[in-house]
Amino acid sequence: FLPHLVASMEQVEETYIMVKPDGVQRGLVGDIISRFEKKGFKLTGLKLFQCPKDLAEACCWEFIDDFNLFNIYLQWLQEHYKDLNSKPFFPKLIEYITSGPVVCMAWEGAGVVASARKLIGSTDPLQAEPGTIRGDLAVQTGRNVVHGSDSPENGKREIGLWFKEGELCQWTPAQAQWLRE
Ligand code: IDP
Ligand code: MG
Repeated sequence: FLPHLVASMEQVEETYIMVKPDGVQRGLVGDIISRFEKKGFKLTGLKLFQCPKDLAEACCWEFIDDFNLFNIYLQWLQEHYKDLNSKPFFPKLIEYITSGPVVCMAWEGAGVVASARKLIGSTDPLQAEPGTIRGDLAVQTGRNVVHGSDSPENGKREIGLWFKEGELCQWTPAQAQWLRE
């Protein structure tokens, strides 16, 4: 009975991981997903998402008349990157993130937020350690192939932004007992 007690006391966290457009274009989706999968975290949400074409075009920052949908998406991205929207590189970041399909994922497990950040590596791929996703697969901050939430609160917040209700699955992996005592 004790292991169950210990397991139930562990704080289960969620993190939002996203393969950015460069990762999708470069055919790195499988490699990136498999790193989290092999580590032993639980996948609870997965989809390919493409920013609607007119929104992507509008992201060249010209004023457009019918910007209702664009505004909603922009607000959404501003909310996603709310700590960065006053930075000088923010317009380029939006252009980058909307430039092609992204793979949206929700992963769950005790300690998943910090562990995923370690698997991803430093923001600047040249500083990222070999063995990390960015350390192995990228060369520039502006093309760093993957996003990972930086806190459990942001994990929940970002999953709520990128997934609709009903898109997430609650399930028990068959190997659960071989991953945690
Ligand atoms: P993180 O993705 O490692 O959490 P953040 O500081 O949250 O890094 O920045 C979010 C994203 O914004 C980065 O992953 C990168 O794509 C982009 N970014 C951050 N700093 C710069 C920069 O100085 N130039 C260009 N893009 C940047
Ligand atoms: Mg961040």
